Parts: sequence; structure tokens; C-alpha cells
Amino acid sequence: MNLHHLLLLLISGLWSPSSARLRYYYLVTEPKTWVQAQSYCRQKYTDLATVDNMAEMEELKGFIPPGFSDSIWIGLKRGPMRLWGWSSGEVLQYTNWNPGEPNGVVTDRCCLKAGGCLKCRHTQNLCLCLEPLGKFVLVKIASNWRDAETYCWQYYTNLATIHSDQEQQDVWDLLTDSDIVWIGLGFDNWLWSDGSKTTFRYWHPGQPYSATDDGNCAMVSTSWGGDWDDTACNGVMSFMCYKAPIKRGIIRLKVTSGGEMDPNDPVVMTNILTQIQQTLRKQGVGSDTTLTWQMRKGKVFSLEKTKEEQQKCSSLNSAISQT
Ligand SMILES: [Ca+2]
Repeated sequence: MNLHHLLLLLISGLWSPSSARLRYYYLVTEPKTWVQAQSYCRQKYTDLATVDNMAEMEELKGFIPPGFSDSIWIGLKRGPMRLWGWSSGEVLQYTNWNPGEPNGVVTDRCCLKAGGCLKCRHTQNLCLCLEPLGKFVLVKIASNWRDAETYCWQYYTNLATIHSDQEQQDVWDLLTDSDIVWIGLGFDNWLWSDGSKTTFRYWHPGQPYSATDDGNCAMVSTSWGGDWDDTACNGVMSFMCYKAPIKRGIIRLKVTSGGEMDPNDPVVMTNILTQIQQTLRKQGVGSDTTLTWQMRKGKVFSLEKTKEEQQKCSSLNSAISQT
């Protein structure tokens, strides 16, 4: 006779489903350098704060007490590589630079439809956004590149990303020669401590800028209402850590055994758990996920009746009720 066992498996780990809250922020008011703060956050939480979008930035600001005047490190630091990339986060593969471009000092540069680039805080340009279905839209509001990026995020998807000669032609068809228009190409060498690829930035107007050229770490400036500023990494200040939330889920499994083993035997349970864990690892579930058995009435497994047994029981019940 086959025995059907129901078992409940409790699975928990650091998951990041798109709809869930990704980060919990923690303000630490013990002054440290950026590197010391990074080490502290990695020890006690997950890492120095990463901020992925405006909603998360508002949430982070909510953890700063009213009147708090110290500056606050976040997990953004200049990387060794200077990289051109799209605002959407896509890697730059197609380019259509004007001869001699990109030129000038390659810091804080954002690009225009005509194949040249300007300082990102230049404010006299219109912008070209991308609709969800890939159509370009000209927005006739003069702004700097970051504001243009935010506008496109808010009302469309992104600043325009151009992947081919055909798309470049579509851009030209939409504009007149005299239009000076931001596209989503920019230069950015800032990297998140936790390796996140998010391109969200919340620089104060005019930043990042350092007269001494050593502004290699990013901080939340309380005197600028939470806007970001770049400054020397060896300064000491408060800092914001984050912790990824632990998600828990319960998986109900049904197993069939020949009746020769007791599935509630601790050795058997451990072996089954190990096998499930190995299968999950092969399917890409990370080592930060743990599995444990869920006890119900002191047992993990409970016996389920087969259909025949259920039918037998119901016939017996019916016979009893008729007598
Ligand atoms: Ca600065």
C-alpha cells in the first residue's frame, strides 16, 4: 500500500521580488569615513545604502530625524573606470559620435541627439523621451540632463536610447536641425557598494563637483534637503545602511513512499531536506536561502488517505448511518 505524506517546508531567504520592498534603511550616527562606514554596514546589515528610485529616496529621507544636521554617507563611490552608458542601464553598443567626440574633460558629460555632449547641468536643452512601445517623444521643456531624465521616468519610460542607424534616423525625422535635445547617453563612473546597477542619482544642482577634484564618495546633504553631494571619502560623518528584507514562504509537498520508512525519522527528514536544497541550488536559488521543516501537531509529515481509502471510509460511514 502506498502511503501519501503531506509535508510542509518553510523556505526563507533574501529574496527580491519586483513588487516587494527591497530595502530597510538604518541611520547610524557614529561618525566614520566612507570605507569604515561600508565595513560597519556590511557587518551589521547588508551594505551602505543603495537608492534605486525616487520612492526609495523619499523613504530614506524619512529616516533622518527633523533638525539632524550631520551629512550622511550612502553607498555610491567613484569607480576606477570611466564609462559611457545609457540612462536606462543598457550597455553602450551603438554610437554615432560626431568626428572628434567625445572631447574635452570627460567628467559629468551628457549627450545630445547630434552626437556631441555637454556638462549635464547645462539647462538650455529640450529632451527626447522614449514611450513604452519604443516611440520617441520630443518634450519641449528646457532642462538640465538629470531633470530631463527624471521627467522621462515620470511620464514615459526613459530618456531616448538609440540602438541602430534606423533609430538614429527616426530621431532625425522627429526633430528640426536647430533642436538641441538631450538623449539618454551620459558619462557616469559612480558605482554602488553592493554592486547594484541602478542609474538613479539625486545630485544637488551643480553636483557632482569638487574644486579639489577629490569628491569620490557620495553623501546625503541635510543642508540641501537630502540632495546628494560628492566629497572626499576620508571625511567622517553619519551614514545610512540598508538591510534586504527576509522573505518567508511555505511550500506544501506531497510525497509517496512504499511504507518501508518513517518519514518523521530525523535522519530521513535531514536527507530529504539536503536533496531539496541541492536541487534548489542547481536551479539558481542562492546560498542565502535556508530551508527548515514546519512542525504541525508535533510532526512534519502527516498521512493522507488514498482515494480508495476515502471511498471505503465514506461507504463505511454511510453503512453506519443506515443501521
Ligand atoms: Ca561636491
